[in-house]
Amino acid sequence: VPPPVVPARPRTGTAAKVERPRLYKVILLNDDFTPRDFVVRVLKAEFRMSEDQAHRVMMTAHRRGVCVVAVFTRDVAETKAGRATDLARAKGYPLMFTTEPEE
Ligand code: TYC
Repeated sequence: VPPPVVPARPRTGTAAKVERPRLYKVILLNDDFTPRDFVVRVLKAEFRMSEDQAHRVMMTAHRRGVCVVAVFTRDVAETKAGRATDLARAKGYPLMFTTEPEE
């Protein structure tokens, strides 16, 4: 007689859990040297903002010291912050974008 078919014990702890990736803020830092127009240009180019949005974000950083630009997955946030900072560096400006995880 064939051996009985014993069903495999369902595995635990390996169920396909789907979690949202943690999101990262891109933060614009104020400085005393970068021209306002240049900050607006970088925000429009790298973050696809309208003139209006870019101007508001620039002025918020100018007045308060920092402004959250947008949130992305970690990879995208770091790439965009790096590219935006590099655009400024190429023109000799100290403008800085950083990233930080959302709570
Ligand atoms: N503070 C700069 C100036 O007065 C303009 C500026 C705004 C720079 C926002 C950086 O994130 C910034 N020329």
